[in-house]
Amino acid sequence: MKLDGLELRRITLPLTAPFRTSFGTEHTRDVLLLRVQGPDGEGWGECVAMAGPYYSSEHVTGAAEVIRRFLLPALAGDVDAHTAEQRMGRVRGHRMAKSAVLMAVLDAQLRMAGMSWGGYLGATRDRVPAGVSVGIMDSVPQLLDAVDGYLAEGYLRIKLKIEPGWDLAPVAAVRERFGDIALQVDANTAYSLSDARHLARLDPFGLLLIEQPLPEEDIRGHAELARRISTPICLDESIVSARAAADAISLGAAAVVNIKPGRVGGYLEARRIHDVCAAHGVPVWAGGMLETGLGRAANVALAALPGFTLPGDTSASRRYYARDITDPFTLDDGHLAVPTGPGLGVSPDLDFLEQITTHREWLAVPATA
Ligand code: NPG
Repeated sequence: MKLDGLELRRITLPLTAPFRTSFGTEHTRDVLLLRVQGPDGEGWGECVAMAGPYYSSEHVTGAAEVIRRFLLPALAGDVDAHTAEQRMGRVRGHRMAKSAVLMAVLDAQLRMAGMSWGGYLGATRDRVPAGVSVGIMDSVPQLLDAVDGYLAEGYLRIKLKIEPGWDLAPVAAVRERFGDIALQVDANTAYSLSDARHLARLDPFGLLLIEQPLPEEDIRGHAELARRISTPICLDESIVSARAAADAISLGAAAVVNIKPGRVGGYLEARRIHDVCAAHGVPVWAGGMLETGLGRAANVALAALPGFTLPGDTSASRRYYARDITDPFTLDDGHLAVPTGPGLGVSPDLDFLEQITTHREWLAVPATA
């Protein structure tokens, strides 16, 4: 396929409520969208990088700059998702930026081929069970109200964000109030190995997993922690590639893996991680990074692959946004439907996009890579 150019567009979407994690509080989502355009069609991508480098080292303004200066040449000449991925491999790191480019290229490629995202990746289901991530709150009663509301909406799994000082009490309160629901926690690297005895106090609550308790680079620490607690350890931030997943699994550091395409450089690598984990019998689930309907469509399709045996952070649009930029994803009996149309199967509402656009630029693809 031939591509003429790439449009970078920044939008700001208000969140329905502040979302607090151990790495900060988000009030709005500042999103970088990409649109590749060629003579035969277009494709959309969404960059998951946040406004600041607090979840990982990338941030949205940096990602835009990397795309502009270093990734754009990968789109020269005859290109598809695999050639773009290979050419972008020259650039070290910057996986969120690469993932956004690859998403737009793959969307264009699949729209032209009339193939759906899920069909391309190997989805085997037409709907996926939805979990919800619940941020750190000011008080336990406030948390219980929030969880109550999500369960009433039909969410099939609750994930509580935790940090030192907000862990045992919220977990105990949610277990006591709601009983045997599917419950897990996410620490976003907020602990150290010296907290092992404290984290072992979560064991009696029968959690599905504890996600990323230790720093991103600390694979050995997670393996050691796994010997000291009985709650299964799931890695998120640490899993930056299929190789990292294979290493973490063989070292005993990951009993479960959260797959976020943005974190690993795109949907092709995400599928490789799925395959590595499946080969080891390690369950995976789809993470989320407050995506708009574009990113959500791709994540929901990914979550329909056979190795995704746990509900993901694939929530309905209204969990985060009063108005999404695509037709909203809605919960039906605790599930989201996998889009079936060509490419992502959803398209942004261009009028609404104009209203929330803060910056827009057109980049012509150079003649040679
Ligand atoms: O459902 O989209 C969602 C968000 C789920 O908690 C969630 N994401 O650490 O996994 C995470 C967290 C996150 C949010 C990470 C924003 C990075 C940015």
